[in-house]
Amino acid sequence: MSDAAATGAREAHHEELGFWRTYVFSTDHKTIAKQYLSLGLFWAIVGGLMTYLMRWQLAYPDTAAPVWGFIAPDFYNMLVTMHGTIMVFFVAMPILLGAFGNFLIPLMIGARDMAFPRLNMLSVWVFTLSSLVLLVSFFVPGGAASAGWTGYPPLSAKAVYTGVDWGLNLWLLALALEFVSFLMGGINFLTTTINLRAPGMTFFRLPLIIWMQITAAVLFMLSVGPLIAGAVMLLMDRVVGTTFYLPEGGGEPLLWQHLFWFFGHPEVYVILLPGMGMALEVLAVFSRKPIFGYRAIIYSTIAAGMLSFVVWAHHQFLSGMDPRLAMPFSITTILISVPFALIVFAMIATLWRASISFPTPMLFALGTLSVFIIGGLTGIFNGSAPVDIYIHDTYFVVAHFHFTLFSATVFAGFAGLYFWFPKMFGRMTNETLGKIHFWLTFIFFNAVFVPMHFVGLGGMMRRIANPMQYEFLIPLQPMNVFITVASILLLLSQIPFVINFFWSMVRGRLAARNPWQANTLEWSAPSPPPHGNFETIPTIYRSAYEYSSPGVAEDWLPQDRSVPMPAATQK
Ligand SMILES: [Cu+2]
Repeated sequence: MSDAAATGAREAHHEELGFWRTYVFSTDHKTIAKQYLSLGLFWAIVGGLMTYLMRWQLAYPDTAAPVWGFIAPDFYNMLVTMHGTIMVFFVAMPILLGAFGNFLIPLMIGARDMAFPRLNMLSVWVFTLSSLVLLVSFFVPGGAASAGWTGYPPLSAKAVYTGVDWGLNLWLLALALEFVSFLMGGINFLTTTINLRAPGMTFFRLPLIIWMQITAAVLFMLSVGPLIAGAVMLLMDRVVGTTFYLPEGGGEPLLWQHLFWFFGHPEVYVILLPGMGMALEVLAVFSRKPIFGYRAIIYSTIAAGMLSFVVWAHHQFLSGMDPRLAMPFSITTILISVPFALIVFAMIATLWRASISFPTPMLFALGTLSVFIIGGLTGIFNGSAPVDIYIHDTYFVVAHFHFTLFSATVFAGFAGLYFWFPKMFGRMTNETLGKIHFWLTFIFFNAVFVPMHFVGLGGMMRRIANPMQYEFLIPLQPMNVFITVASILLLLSQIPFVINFFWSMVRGRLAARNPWQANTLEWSAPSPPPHGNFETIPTIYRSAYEYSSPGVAEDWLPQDRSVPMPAATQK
C-alpha cells in the first residue's frame, strides 16, 4: 500500500478531526475541491459583476461617466484587464481543475485520496494567497493592472518611465503564485492517476474526464515554464531597469507575445478539455448508451494537446512578426480543429438512437456541445491569416472566445455541478429551478454573444471604452444597448441557480448512492463519500462505457434501484 493509501485507510477509520483540520486545513481531496469551488465562485461574482460596469459604459457612455465619474478610459482598461485575468485564472481554472479535478480523480479511479494530500492542501492555500494578492492589487495607488490580460510590453513594462506601478507588479505576483499552486495540483493529478488506480482500472478503462483532466495538467505544466521565465523578465524590466522587452535598450517586445501565447493557447485547452470531459460523462449517462469512439476521443485529446504547442502565433498575425510565419501557423491552427471536430462528432454519435432523458445536467451538457460548435467554427475564421487581418482584435474575436470559454466553463461547469452535486453534498438539486436556470441562461447567453459577432464585423475594436466617439460605430449603438440589456437578463437568470444551490445544500432531497444510475466508480461510494472514499477499494472488470449488450445498455436500466455498485465493478 502506498503512503497516501495508507493515510487514507487510517483516516477513514479516524473521523474525529477537529474543526480546523476538517474544514480549513484539510488534506481530504473532496474538501479541497469545495475550497477551490468556493474561491472560484467568489471570483466569478467579482469578475462577472465587472462586466456590468463595462456594459453600462458601452451602452450609455454619457450616463455612465457622470454617475460613476470613474469609468474613465484608465478605469475601463483596468476592468477589461481584471475581468479577463479573473475569469481565466481565478474562475475557470480553480473550478474546472481545482474543484472538479480534485473531487473526481481519486473517486473515479478508485483511490482513497490524492497521491500527495499535503501538497494538495498546500496548493489550495497558495491559490488562496494568490487570490489575496490579486484582491490587494485593487487597493494600491493607481489601482489594479490595466495593461490587458495579455500584458503586452512596452505598455506593461512602463514602470521604468512612470515609477513603480504596484497594480501590475502585484498582478504578476498573483499569477506567479497561482502558477505554483496549479503546478503542485498538476503533479498530484498526474501521480495519482498513474499510481493509485484501483485494481483492474487500466488506462483504457479510465473515464474520459480523467484522460482530459490529466492531459490538461500536462499541457499546463509543459507550457507554463516559458511564461514564468518571461514574467520574471517583465518584472525585471519594470523594477530593476533591464530592457528585455524595450526596443530602446535593444529589447524585443514581440518576445513577450511569443512567450505569452506559447502558454496562452495550451491554456485555452487546459480549460476546454476538462469542460468537454464533464459534458461527455453527462452525455453518456443520460443517453443510456456507451460513448461512441472512446479510444478515438482519447487519441484526439492527445493530438489536440500536442498540436496546441505549435499554433500560438495565430494570435500575432498583425503583431509585426515575419509575415511568412503566418502560413504555417494558419495551417496548424486549422489542423487542430480536426481532433475537436472528432470529439464533437463522437458526442453527437453518442446521442444517435439513444434513449435520451433531459434532466438539468443533460440540458447543460447539450448546451456545452451546441455552444462549443459555434465557438469552434468561428475559430476557423480567426485562424485564417487573411481573414484575421480584418477581424483581429474586434468584437468578433471577443464573441468567439466567449462562445468557446462560456461553453467549457459555464455550461460544462453547471452540467458538472448539477450532475455531481448529489455526490458532493449528499443532496439532490431542484429540477424545476435547474431547468428554468438552463433555459434562461441559454437564451440570454446567445442574446449577448451572437450580436457581438456583428458588432465586431462592423469594426468595433475590443478595448474601445466609448463607441460614441467613433462616427462609424454610432449606427451600431442600438446593438450595443441590446447586448447590455441581454447581459443584465443573463445575470438575473442566475438567481434560480443561487437559490437552488444554497437551498438544496441544506434542504434538498437526500441523495442515494447512485441517483442517476450512472456507471462510473464515484457512484459506488456513499453520498457524500467519507474521508477515504470507499468502504473497500473496488476491483474493476470493465470500462464504465462497456456493457453486456451493444446499443442501449441493459446495465443502465434501473432493474433494481437498491443495487449500489456500478456495472463497471460487476463481473
Ligand atoms: Cu490560440
